[in-house]
Amino acid sequence: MGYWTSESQNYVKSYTSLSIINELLDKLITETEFGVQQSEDAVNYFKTLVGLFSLGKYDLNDINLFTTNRYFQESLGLNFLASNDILKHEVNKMGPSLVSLTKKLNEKLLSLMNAEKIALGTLEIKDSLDSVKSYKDNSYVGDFLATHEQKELTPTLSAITCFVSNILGLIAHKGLVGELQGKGSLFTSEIKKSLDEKGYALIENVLSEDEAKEVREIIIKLAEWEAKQGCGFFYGGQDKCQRVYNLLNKHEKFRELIQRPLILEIMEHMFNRDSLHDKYVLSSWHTNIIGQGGKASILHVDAAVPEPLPQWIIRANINYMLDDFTVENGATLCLPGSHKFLRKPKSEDQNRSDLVSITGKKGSLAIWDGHLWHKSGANNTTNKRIALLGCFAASHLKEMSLEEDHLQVINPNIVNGMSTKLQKLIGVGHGIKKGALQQPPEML
Ligand SMILES: O=C(O)CCC(=O)C(=O)O
Repeated sequence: MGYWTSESQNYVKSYTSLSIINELLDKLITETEFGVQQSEDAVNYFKTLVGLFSLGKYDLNDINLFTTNRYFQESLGLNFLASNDILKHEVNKMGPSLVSLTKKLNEKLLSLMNAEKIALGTLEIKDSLDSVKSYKDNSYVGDFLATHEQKELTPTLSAITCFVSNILGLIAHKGLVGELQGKGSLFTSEIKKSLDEKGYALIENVLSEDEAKEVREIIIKLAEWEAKQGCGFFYGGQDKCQRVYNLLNKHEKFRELIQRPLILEIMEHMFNRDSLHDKYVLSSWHTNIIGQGGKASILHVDAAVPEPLPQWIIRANINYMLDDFTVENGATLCLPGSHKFLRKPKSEDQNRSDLVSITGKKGSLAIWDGHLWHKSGANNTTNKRIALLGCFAASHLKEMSLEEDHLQVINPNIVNGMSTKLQKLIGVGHGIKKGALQQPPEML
């Protein structure tokens, strides 16, 4: 549970879940199940039911909650949103055929898993509501089941509940969303406690030695290549430090590392709030290389807002350590608990003696709240210290500034013809760091 959210909140599936569910439904549903004649409408009603249930809504009148909200409809790819009366009428009409249809979809889900070579045993497809109750290990599904425990369900609604449980089980198994807290996760309650109380935490052995080495080699090649291209982002006095920005552009490995289930789970926890909206977005994903003789940076927070800082989280950071992080080589320093001060460090705070180094073995993952006072340390060794820094931000901040995402919705020809002043207003050029647009050749 995130520290700024209410304790009562234990079932929050988001629109991200819905769109992943929808992708799976699109793989499973073909016209034959629904009958060619009525297929489009029937698929629409079926998806509506699955969507409602997976958000923990069992009363078909709840569809009214979404009539003025486009997210439900869009994430499920619905052609139209039925009114409650129509939905009830259609569910009644389809009645028993919905039950047999749902059973067929369960079977198809099973063959999909076989096709994807998902070991049965880790995840089984259940065919009745009673058997579904044995899903215990997985709170992603368990929470869902708990929401309907008290409800009297008709055979149709039971069948759909069973199917939704299976789909959620598969999503959890594949680690596709952060809302799942799988048993055995490295993000344990002790780590959550440390994060909540101190504002930072360390998880060891997230990458194996070999993997950390492999990623480090890619980073070194990239950094050298950008330097050679003349677009290296050097900083820190005598260019002892280098950042390589926009890692998503630069290697498949980085696209994989940033969306690992563990990372999404941590972010879901940190940005948890009572909302069905996606709770966070990626703000930046880059590497920070501190070379021999690199100086410590200044103590700062990652929250570009005026003080007092809000009670709610703005940013959250992860750092995959690609080297052992030690006091000597410039491990990140922080002031434990300072994420609760709700202010930024002043100049007199810069030389505080109670800063703590976040040290750890290579392959560890450090996590911290953007409100935490922190800085990179000085590297007094002869080797580079490499951090892979993922920064996430509360998604409502993006919605505040870009209710309409101008750079996506305005025709590029119109953008190009705009005055510089107007381009600036819509964000042209914003967030493009040196080297970010580089796309390395297939050398890595
Ligand atoms: O590299 C580090 O140790 C920390 C970097 C940092 O504080 C930042 O980029 O804001």
